[in-house]
Amino acid sequence: MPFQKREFPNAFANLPKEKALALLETMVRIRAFESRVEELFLNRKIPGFVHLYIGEEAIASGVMAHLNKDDSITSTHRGHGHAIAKGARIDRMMAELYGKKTGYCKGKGGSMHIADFSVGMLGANGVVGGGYNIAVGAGISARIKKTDQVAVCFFGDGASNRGTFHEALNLAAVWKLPVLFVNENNQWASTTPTSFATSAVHIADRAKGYGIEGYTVDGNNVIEVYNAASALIEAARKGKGPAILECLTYRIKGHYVGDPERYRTKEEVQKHFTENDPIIRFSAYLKEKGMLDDAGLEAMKAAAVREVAAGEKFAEDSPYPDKEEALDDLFSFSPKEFPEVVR
Ligand SMILES: Cc1ncc(C[n+]2csc(CCOP(=O)(O)OP(=O)(O)O)c2C)c(N)n1
Repeated sequence: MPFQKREFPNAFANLPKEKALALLETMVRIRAFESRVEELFLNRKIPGFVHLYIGEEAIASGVMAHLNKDDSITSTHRGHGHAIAKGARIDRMMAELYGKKTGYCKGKGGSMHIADFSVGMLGANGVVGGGYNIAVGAGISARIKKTDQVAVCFFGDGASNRGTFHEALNLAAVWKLPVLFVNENNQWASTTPTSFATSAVHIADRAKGYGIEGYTVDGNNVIEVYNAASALIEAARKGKGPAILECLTYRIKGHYVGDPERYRTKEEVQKHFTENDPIIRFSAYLKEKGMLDDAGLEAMKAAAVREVAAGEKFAEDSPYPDKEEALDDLFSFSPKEFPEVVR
């Protein structure tokens, strides 16, 4: 189904070579982390659930390139890529996935709860659609403090059917808050194809209902994402209010690692992987423009693998939390003071 295209100014064209390469580097670092996490999970090194972002890296990379450290993001259950692109540490993320004490949540949250307030990553979220109102809160905070900070809320196509979507979009629009809602339309919500459960053909079309702007871009083309995010984040910073940026992509991996994927064919997945891999597409573009060669790409990938291996070693070498700490940081009150509540 065709969608409303807007030609955004080509901000990418003004990027110096190092910054263009940095966009690719972020994607490569995310892919290296995710690929190793998949292996580690299958080798039973990582407990709990893990949802991979492989194939969707151009969105996190292209959006986050416009954010400052003190801008905020809210993420999803598929949040490793958002965290890495926003500047979270790979070693502490890996330790969290391992359930180790040195992890971001002292090993008690796991993949779906990674947060690092020091870089503006307000949190992954196991509750689908749980990030909207947190992002709106960050927008209200910027308004009250009179800063030019913005908040970006990442959400899935399935999540756009939650009631929280309406609450958050309406308030953000009415108060013209500096929040960009970035939809990652990967065509699946768990085992459900988007078209089966979502009334709008394009999530961006829902913007009309809130009196704001909504645009759809090719989310596997980092340049398109970069240019659209540039314009919409800049507008939010200047007080023009929220918008929806829908990024069309595809969920290459199962909904979670270990998903038997009985609801789609291997051919469908393979087609997207071979024809539409955002890393292959962007590296080919950079090579064509003379900004990258094979050796440079291999060196970038090797550095990312080394960084992830160091994170893995950090996680392996770290201790598990002590038994006595099991209930620490889980409640807003101290369970030691109110033992009857957590009996
Ligand atoms: C409130 C809530 N409802 C249901 C679930 C179970 N659940 C986890 S992921 C998911 C699908 C989410 O799809 P989408 O928002 O499109 O994100 P994607 O997984 O495709 O990245 C569901 C239904 C949940 N975690 N939270």
